[in-house]
Amino acid sequence: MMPDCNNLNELDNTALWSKEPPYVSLSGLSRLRRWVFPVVTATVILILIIVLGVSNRKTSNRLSSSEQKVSNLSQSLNASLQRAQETAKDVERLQFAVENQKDQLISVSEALKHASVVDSLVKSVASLKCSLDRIVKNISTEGGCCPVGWQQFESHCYYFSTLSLNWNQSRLACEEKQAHLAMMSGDKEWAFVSGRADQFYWVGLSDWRTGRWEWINRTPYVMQRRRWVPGQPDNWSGRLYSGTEDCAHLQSDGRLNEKHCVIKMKYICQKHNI
Ligand SMILES: [Ca+2]
Repeated sequence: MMPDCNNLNELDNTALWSKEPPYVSLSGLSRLRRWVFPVVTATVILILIIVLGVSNRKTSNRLSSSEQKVSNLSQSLNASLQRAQETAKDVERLQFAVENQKDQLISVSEALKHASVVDSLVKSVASLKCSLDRIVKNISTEGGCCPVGWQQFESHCYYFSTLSLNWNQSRLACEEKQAHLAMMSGDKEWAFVSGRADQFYWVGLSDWRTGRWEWINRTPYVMQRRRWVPGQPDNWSGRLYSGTEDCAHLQSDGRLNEKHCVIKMKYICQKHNI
């Protein structure tokens, strides 16, 4: 059934009235969209700007720190270069000084050669003097000569000290005389030395270095008990001195005894004759 005109109007009015809210709703949504999108976009952009700003600041700080480090390194490098240049200059100065000293060293070397020649001449003169003395005294010259104050036995000269020193000082005193503490071998030499030892004398025999008895030139000593005082060596440890007895001395009876090396007594030096 067809609707009448009034009804149509009513329908139209109703339709129009009823369509109005959707129109209004769509317009609000559109308006909302129109506002929300820029706001969100602006917010995002703002956040991005802030994030980028913070990031940029951090990067800037790191860059600044790196620049400072590079600057420090550069200063350090410059200082090192300066020191290297100063060192190079010092080396140049030293080279120059060495070159200057070179001639003087050559002169000293020549002088030492001359001194050696003079020393050799002194020995030759002493030998000649010894030979002349022996000729004058009608003694054979085959035995060679010993310095004044030394006593000769076969090819060796012996010095019996008047001064008392400890064993090591005695060793050094003999070395100063181009000699060494006495080392005896064979009955004749023992008899010669002990016959002139009127009291205690250090000789070149000890066991302080390795605990084994050896001569002053480190030749191992073959133990001969008959040359020692009975019961010696006993490696005795006394209360007056620290450590044990480690150095041998000759007694006036011609026998060996062991005593603490720090004790002072006379000593016998020995060397080849000239
Ligand atoms: Ca000892």
